[in-house]
Order: sequence, then structure tokens, then C-alpha cells
Amino acid sequence: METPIHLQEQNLTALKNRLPVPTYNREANKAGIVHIGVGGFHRAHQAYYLHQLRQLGEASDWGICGIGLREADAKLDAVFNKQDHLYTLMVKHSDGKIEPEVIGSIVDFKMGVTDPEPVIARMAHADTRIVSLTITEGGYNFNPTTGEFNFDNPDIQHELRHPNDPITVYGFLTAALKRRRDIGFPAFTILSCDNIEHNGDMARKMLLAFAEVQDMELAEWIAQEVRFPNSMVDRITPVTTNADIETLAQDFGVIDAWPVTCEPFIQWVVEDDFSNGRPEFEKVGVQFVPDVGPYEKMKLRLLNAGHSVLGLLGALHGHPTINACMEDETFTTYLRAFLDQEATPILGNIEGIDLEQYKDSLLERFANPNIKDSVSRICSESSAKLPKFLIATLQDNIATGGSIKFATLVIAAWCYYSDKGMDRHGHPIEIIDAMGTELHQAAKQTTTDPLAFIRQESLFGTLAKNERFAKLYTEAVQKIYKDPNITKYMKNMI
Ligand code: CS2
Repeated sequence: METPIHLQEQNLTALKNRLPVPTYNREANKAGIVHIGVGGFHRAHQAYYLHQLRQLGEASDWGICGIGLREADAKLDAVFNKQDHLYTLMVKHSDGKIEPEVIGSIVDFKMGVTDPEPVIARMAHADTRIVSLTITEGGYNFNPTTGEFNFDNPDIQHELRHPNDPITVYGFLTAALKRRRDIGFPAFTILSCDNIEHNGDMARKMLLAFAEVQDMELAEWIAQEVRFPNSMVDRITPVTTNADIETLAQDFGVIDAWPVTCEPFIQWVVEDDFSNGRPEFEKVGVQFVPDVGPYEKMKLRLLNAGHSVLGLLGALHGHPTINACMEDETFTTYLRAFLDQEATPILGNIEGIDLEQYKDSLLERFANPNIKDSVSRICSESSAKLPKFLIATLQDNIATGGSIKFATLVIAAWCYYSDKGMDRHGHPIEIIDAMGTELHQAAKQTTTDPLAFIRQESLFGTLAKNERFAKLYTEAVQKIYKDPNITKYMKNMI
């Protein structure tokens, strides 16, 4: 391989013999989309769709300006500054093949942490027509049980008192929308791309709850002018490793400080409800539908829940990755049993979708040996994920008298994991969760009060009061505390 070349705009001509690079003019690009939360997922999904469209010679006035609202985004800011906002997407196939491609659709990036003004100005700019979000499940700032906006958050309190000094997405959105209204610019669309059922409706409800307290007139304008399409997003995007950076340099001759890796599968189903225009994403395979509800539910309750089942049980067993779980027959059989017996019955029929086929393809995707999606990524922020992914299914099955045993064992495993922070061999596990301390405090009372963990109402609602669940959960958690060899119990159930 020739000497590796740094990824930069000026080197694209030299790089184009090594891998596909953007063929469109990035400078002439207008940032019609402002995106908050430029994680790996956004770069593997929405930014890639837009890149494909631009490669077709379309959408010349659409580019993306990324926004970082967390201190941790400074790292991406520095990398983007050096690399002219270019990055490599490495698609990893299950036969070992890696297809890298330089993505050019992100044309700018701004940090809102120390100086919010340039971010507000960018969002309020005449060219900005869509503000899209991947701010994670936790970023929506709602109470998981009541579904209401959490006004106790100190950052929210600060923003309500200081509308010109925003911190969270809500402060930035209202500041920018207010400016647009005052200038007389049309509102932008707010496009949520997070794994939350009715993610657009949720974004709308939360933003309006915030705006109503901050400025009632503005809230009314937002309610009337801003569209919030729901959307279902899908592409498995593992955390980038040093090995990925090295492979890219050694095998493809590209020096990229932060490439993104992903699986070949990609899907985006969106409601066609935009305030101020949109790129013709349908030309690159995005599905526009009147109601994404059934697609979202299917994905959250099968794919994301399936991940959590493998992740939490796998963490306890000591499997490092999702594909390692899928090499273990006990895990694959258990997963399929959960999907068939607990998740599928509550989904009912989804028009135009063959659920059996969908599940078969999920299992294949999870098994991709090249992806190496870490169990730790899946288990991170479980407190924000499980209420939507798994506990909702448990509640539905309790209501209908359906099977709950497979999901219950996962909750019991989560309790042990939160209490001990180690796998069955006693190897430590790093727990990444905004509620980590509360989870640990509740879980560690299990030996004296077996229901302590599930009494956390913000996560489980009143589930602890349900006799059938409480009994099954108590048995499961007591067994795990006696002997955390989780596969023993999984085998007994399949
Ligand atoms: C995962 C998702 O975070 C998780 O637990 O289930 O990130 C999943 O990989 C994506 O939603 C796939 O589209």
C-alpha cells in the first residue's frame, strides 16, 4: 500500500483512487439542515443518505451543519476542523469485506457549549430549513413513567430564567425559533431521529411544555408553524475502535482520526410532514409514509429490545460483543423465544411487513462477525432505553396475560449487573448510565428486599405491585444472586 494520506478536502483528488470520495462541490453547499448530536449514528445514517443524494448531483442547496451541545463534542470539533468536516464511513459486511467511503455532506460544525450565539444564529439563518436531532433517549428530558417534561433539571431551570443563555436542545430551539419569528422567517422542521416511539410527537410535546413556561406567545407560534414528523431510523453503528483507524490507514491508505463503522443494512421511514421543504430523500431509498407508528414499534420492540436481551444477559455471562452472543446457541434460542413469544404477540399485524422475515434478518444482522458491536454500548444508558424497549412489552403482556418470563429474567440480570458491576466470573463491568447511582442504590437492597430494584417507579411504574410479575421476578433475582451463571436459567426456559 502506498503511503497513507491525511483525509482533507485538498487531498480528495489523491485519495479518489483509493476509495470513493465526494464528487460534488462542498463549498457551494448551503447548510439547509442543522443537526444536533453528531454521533456515529448520524454519520452512518442521515448524513450518509444526504451524501448519496448529493453524489447523484441532486440537492445542491442541502448540506449539514453539525452542532455539539456537550463538552465531549470538543473532540469531534477538533477532528472536523483538521479534516474539513470529512470522515470515512466503513461498511462492514459479514463475509469480512470492508467498504470505506469518504462522506462529504457535513459542511460545518459548531459548538454551543461556551458560546451559544453562533449556534442560535445558524439555526435562525434563512437557509436553515430542518433541525434534526439524535440526542439519545435520555436527551428528551421526560419522566419515563409519566411521560411529562422534567422541570427539575437544573439546566432547564437556568434556560427558563436566561433565554439568551441556552444549554439544552430546548433552550437552543426556542431561542432560534423566537428569532425566526421576530425576523419573519418561516419555521424550520424539527426532525427527531432517536429510538423513541412517536419521536416527533415526543419532541413536540416536550418543546411545547418548555416553551409554554418560557414564553406563551412563542409556544403558540411553534405549535402552529413547526412540523415534527415521526421517523423510524435503523443502522447498527458500533463504537469506533483504534483497530478501525489502523485498518483504514494500513489497508486503504487513509489517515482519518475518527472514521465511523456500520453494518450494510440501512433504513429510514419518515412521515412526509415538513414545514419548509426537504431533500428528495426518496431518491436514495428513504420511505415516506403517512404513519410510522407501526414501523417504530416493530423496530423498538424487536431490534432494540433484542439488543438489550443479548446485552444484559451477555454482560453477566461475560460475552464481549453481540456477535459473540450470537455464536452461543443458548443466547440465539433464548432471543428467538423472547421475540416470538413475548414481543411479536403484542405487535399484531403490520401491513406490508412479514414479521417472521424481519426477525430472521435481525438475527443475521446481530450475528455479523465483522461488526463486533460491544455489549457495553448496548448496556449503556439502559435506564433511558429499557422503559421503551423492554418494560413496555412486559407491561403489555401483563395486561393481556401473555408470557413475561423471558423479559423478567433480563430485568433480574439488570438488577444484579447494577448492584455488583461485574460478570459471573467476578470481572468488573463499567456501568455507563446517567442513573447509575440510583440503580446501584436500589439494586443493592435486593438481598433484604427482593423487589427493591423494580420498586423504582420512574422506570417500572407500578409493576412491583403486579403479583404475577413480582413472584416471577423474585424467583429469578434470588437465583441469580445465589449463582450468577445466567445460562443455566436461560437453558431451563428454552
Ligand atoms: C441499540 C441501538 O442503543 C442500543 O441499545 O439497540 O443503538 C441500535 O443499534 C440502533 O437503534 C440500530 O438502528
